[in-house]
Amino acid sequence: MKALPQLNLFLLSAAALCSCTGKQAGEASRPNILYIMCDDHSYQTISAYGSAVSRLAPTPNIDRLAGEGMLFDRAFVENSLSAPSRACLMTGLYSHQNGQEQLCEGIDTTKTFFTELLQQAGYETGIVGKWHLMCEPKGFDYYHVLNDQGQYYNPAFKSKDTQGEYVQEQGYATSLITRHAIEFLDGRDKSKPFCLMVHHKAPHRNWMPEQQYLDLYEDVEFPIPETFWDDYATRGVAASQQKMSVARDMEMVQDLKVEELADTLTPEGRFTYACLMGELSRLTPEERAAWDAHYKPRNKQLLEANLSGKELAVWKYQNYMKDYLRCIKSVDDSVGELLAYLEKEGLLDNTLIVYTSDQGFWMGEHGWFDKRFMYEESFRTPLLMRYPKAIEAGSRCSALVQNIDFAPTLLSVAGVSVPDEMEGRSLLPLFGSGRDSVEWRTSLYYHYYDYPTFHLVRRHDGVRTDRYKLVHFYGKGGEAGATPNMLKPGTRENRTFNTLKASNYFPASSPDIDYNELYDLQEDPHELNNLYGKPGYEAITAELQQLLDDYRTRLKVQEY
Ligand code: SGN
Ligand code: CA
Repeated sequence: MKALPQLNLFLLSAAALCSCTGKQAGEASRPNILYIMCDDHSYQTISAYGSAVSRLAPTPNIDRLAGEGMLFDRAFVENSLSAPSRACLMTGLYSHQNGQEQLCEGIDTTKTFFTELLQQAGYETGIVGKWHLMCEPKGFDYYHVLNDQGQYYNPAFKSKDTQGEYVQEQGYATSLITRHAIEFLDGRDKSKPFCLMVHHKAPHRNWMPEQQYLDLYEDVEFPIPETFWDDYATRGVAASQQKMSVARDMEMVQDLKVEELADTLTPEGRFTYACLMGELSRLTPEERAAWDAHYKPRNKQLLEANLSGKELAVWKYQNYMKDYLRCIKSVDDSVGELLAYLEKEGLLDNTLIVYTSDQGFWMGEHGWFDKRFMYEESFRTPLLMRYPKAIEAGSRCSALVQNIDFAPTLLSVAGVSVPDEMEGRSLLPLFGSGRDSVEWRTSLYYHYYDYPTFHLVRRHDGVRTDRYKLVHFYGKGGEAGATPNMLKPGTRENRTFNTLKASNYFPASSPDIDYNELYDLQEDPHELNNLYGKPGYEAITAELQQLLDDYRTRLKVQEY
């Protein structure tokens, strides 16, 4: 077992109270955990992080966590994709260690999920919302989870009471998830501490706002990111051959809800159109009427304007931002509701509240939406924590932290020893005012595997230090790059692969690749200037290459 980190007196005594198995004395004082995670919530759209966009669409309830707790401005994921990120969260392991390298298949269910250890230590555990791992929720006394990506409107949930079936409920996903979270809190065994994970579907694609917010931000013009018109000039083919360009790849029908263009769709557009129609068919007639009252006049105006080129790209960006931020507004309400509940029940100050996302997301930077790349906006994720017994209000932490750190952190907050096999580290030593003198990691390892699939981001791994980033892009291009899972009939990866193939998703030619990129994040925070191979960077390149090699060796990384 790893040694407990240095903590303040309260945490030490909490740890001493519980030697980790069975119900212990002093339960009532052991901290509760409320872990809130959104799906694809960018730090750029949380006003506590201060971006110009977020100031136009503030998130007061999420910001309260920063004001009364700690904001981490260098929190990252290991593999910027939903299920892999969730597997890192549950196991404290890197993707190749927990098995979940790609979106659908993989999780190694023999690995310990941290909630199992919390249960053994006498915690009551619950999860509500998006689970997205291809195994039953493991280590939970209560679950109320969505099917796969879930739906925004009138979604179906599975719980211990539904006999393995997903049962449709009436309402909007974010509100229903909040309601079920409160049901768990109301119904829990109050003699035990709890760990509740609230995993929102929002603001995942295709960004369907709640009825009351359909018109929100209608007249707001969001600033266009500096890198929106990026031409990827200094970078390799991965940056230019992706399919996540707002201008080129964001779908007018499914993503931007211009149903009037349905008969102009390409094969891949028709595929996503089917997804939209599935979503829209769930709306009640009243919901559909409100939906149409918002989108139809807007669409009429757009079609009359007959936009093209840059003007159309800007229209897409603005309307993407509006729908995304409307979804965030509901999430912010949810955080407010949960905080109010904890306050009313007298639980607020004895609960560690975490707010984060399963990864970052592009809000038009580099011209993109989605995530996956090791470039900052996707690699970085928001992270806020409130726990007044150990975290000073309004504090900020710039240590390099990663989603493999969640399991160790939540275990150590609960006073449970962290298993040696977990790769992540508890963030507890960073909570206190002495965090700058804590010996902490000075680099992070990243690895993305999910190619060729949605958005066609090439496989890559890399390291990031305080100042530099080295990324290695590799692998066969196009269909030849398919992983064994993608070629194995009956798997979900295979179904996705075949669907994309049938909709002409894969370009006729995609080269096999094996190249590096190097960025100086201090001089070039937007990562526009790839320095790899440039004179003067030999020493730093060699240093980072050694670091990357060391990670690969120590972690036994096998590339395809
Ligand atoms: C869906 C989306 C993709 C998204 C993946 C993964 N397409 O496939 O845009 O990248 O999920 O997202 S959609 O047309 O079905 O919306 S993740 O958050 O689950 O990793
Ligand atoms: Ca996600």
